[in-house]
Amino acid sequence: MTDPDVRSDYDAIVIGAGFGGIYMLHKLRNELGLSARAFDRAGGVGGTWYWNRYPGALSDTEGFVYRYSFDKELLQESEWKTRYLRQPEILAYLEGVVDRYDLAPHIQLNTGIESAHFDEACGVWRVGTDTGETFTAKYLVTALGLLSATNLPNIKGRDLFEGELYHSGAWPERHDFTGKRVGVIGTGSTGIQLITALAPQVEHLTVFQRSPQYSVPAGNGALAGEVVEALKANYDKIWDDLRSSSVAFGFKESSVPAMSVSEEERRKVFQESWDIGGGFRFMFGTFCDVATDPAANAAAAEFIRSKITEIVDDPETARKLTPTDLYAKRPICDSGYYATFNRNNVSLVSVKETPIVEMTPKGIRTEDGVEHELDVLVFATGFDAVDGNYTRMDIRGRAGESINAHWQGGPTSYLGVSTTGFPNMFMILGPNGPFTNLPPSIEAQVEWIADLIGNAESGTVLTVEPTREAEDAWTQTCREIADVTLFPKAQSWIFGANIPGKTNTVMFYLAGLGNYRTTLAEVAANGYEGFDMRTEALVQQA
Ligand code: FAD
Ligand code: NA7
Repeated sequence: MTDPDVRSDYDAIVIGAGFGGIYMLHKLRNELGLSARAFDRAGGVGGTWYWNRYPGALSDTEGFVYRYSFDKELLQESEWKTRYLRQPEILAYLEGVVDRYDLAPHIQLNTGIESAHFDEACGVWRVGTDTGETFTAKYLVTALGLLSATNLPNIKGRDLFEGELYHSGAWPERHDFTGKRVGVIGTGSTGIQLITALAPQVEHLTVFQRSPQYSVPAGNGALAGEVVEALKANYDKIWDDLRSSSVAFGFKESSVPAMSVSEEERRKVFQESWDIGGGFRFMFGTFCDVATDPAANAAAAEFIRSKITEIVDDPETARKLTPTDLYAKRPICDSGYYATFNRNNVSLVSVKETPIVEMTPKGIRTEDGVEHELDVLVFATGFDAVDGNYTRMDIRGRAGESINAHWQGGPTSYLGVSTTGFPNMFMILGPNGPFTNLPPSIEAQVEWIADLIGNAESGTVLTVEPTREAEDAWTQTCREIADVTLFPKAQSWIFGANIPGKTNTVMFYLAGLGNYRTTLAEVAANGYEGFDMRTEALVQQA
C-alpha cells in the first residue's frame, strides 16, 4: 500500500540528458515548478551528440527541423549554415538550451543509474547510482535513448588485438588516424558516414561489410542566409504541417502510388529526389508506397542499384556493394559513399562471402586465410536499440518485477510512454513510440507526460500506470500497422533483428506522428483512458 505522507528527495528524477531528458527537466522544473534532477553517465549533456563524435557524424534530418520547436524565440535566434547539422553544432545547440533554461545545476553528470526500484510501501522510486548514492522521487522519467546502448560484437580474439579499438557510439575526445591502417566493421548509417569521412585521412581503409546498403545522396551543402531566413519566416506553418505528417522530416510526403505512373515517370521522380538528396525523402517523398508495396519497393531498389553500377568503377566491388534484398531498413543517405570505393586506399571485404574468423594481435583474419593488418579497428556495429538501456539496468516495478522479466517476450508499452506494473514511470522514446524525425516526437511525448504529471499533481493522485488491457491493445495496434509495411521483412534494429538472441518483435508505432499525436490527445481528453490512477482515497480504503 502506498503511504501518501512519505517525502521523497525529488518530485521527479530524469535519467538521460539528451534531447528528451533536457526538455523533460525544463518542463518539470520551469513550467510545473516541481523539484527534479537529471542524471547522465556521460561527462556532458547532449546524449547521442555527446557520444557519437566520430569523423563525419551528421544529422540525416535537415537542420531546420532537427531541433526543438517549443520556444519560438529560440527557433528565430538559432543559426545554421548547412542543410544538415554536424555533431559539434548539435552538441553546442543542446548545451545552449541547457544554459538558456538554467538547467545545468540540476543535471548530475558522470553518474550512471544502475537501479531503479519502485517502493510500493512508500510510493516512491528508489534510484541507485554507480557513484554509490541513492535518491528517491515520486516520478521516474527515463530518457535513455533508443540508439544509445552500443552493440559490440563478441568476435573471437577481440581482446587480443593490440591496435586501437573504438565503437562509433563511444568515441574518444581525441584521435589521429593520419597514416594509419584503419578497419571499419559495419555499413549502416554510421558506417557510411565514417567510411566516407575517414578514407581521405588514413593510409588504408578496410571496410568489413555484412549487408550492402541502399543509400542515396544526402545533398548536404551550404545554405544561403536568405534560405534560412525564409524558413524562419515560415516556421509556424512548417511545424504545423510537420506535426500532422507521417515521418516529420519537413518535406511533403507523397500520396502517389509508384505503380500508378509510367516507368519513365517513376524514374524521373526517383532521379529528382536523388538530385535533391535525403534518405527519408527518397523513401517517403517520391511515392506513398515504397515502404508498403513490394512492386514500388522493387522499383526504388532497382533505381539505387543502377546508380551503384554507374558510380563504382570496379565491377567486382560494385557487385559486393549492391544489395539484392528489400529496401526496408531505416533509409539512409551519404556524402559520396559509393564513390569512396573508387579510391586506391579503400578495400572492401564482404564478410558474408568471407566471414571474419577471429581477431588477432595484428588485425582481423577472414575465412579465406587473409590476415587484414590494422592499426585501428572501428566498430560501427550499431546499437541494442530501443530497450537496450532498459534491460542493462536493474529496473523493478510492483512486487519487485524486473523490466527484463516484464519484457521477456519483447519490450511493450502503452503509447510508447508507460508500461503496466511500473507506476509513475514515464518513458521518452520507449518501445512502440513513433518512427519519425525524433525531436518532434520527443516534444509530443514530453509535453503529454508533463500534462499528465501536472494533472496528477493538481489532484490527489498517488500513482499512474497503464492497464494491461490498454498495453496489450497498443502492442496489437503497433503490430497490425507494422504488418502492413515491409519493415518487418528486413533484418534491422527497427525490429530488434540486429542483436544475436534478441527477440525480433514490433518496437515502433509506424502510423506516423500525426496519428500518434491525435491518439495522445484523445487518450487525455477521455480522462487518460487506459490508465489506472490510484488516489489517496483509494489507497486509504484498501
Ligand atoms: P539520447 O540522446 O540517446 O540520450 C540518452 C542519454 O541517456 C545518453 O546520454 C545516455 O548516456 C543516458 N543514459 C542511458 N542510460 C543511462 C543510465 N542507466 N544512467 C545514466 N545515464 C543513462 N534522429 C533523428 O531524428 N534524426 C537524425 O538525423 C538522427 N541522427 C542520428 C545519428 C546518430 C549517429 C545516432 C546514434 C542517432 C541519430 N538519431 C537521429 C537518433 C537520436 O538518438 C535522436 O534524434 C535523439 O538524439 C535522441 O535523444 P534522447 O534524449 O531520446 O536520447
Ligand atoms: P546499424 O544501422 O544497426 O548498422 C550497423 C552495421 O553494423 C550494419 O551494417 C550491420 O550489418 C553491421 N554489423 C552489426 N553487427 C555485425 C557483426 N557482428 N559483424 C559484421 N557486421 C555487423 O547502426 P548505425 O549506427 O549505422 O545506425 C543506427 C542508427 O543511428 C541510424 O539509423 C541513424 O539513425 C543513427 P547488418 O546490416 O546487420 O548485416
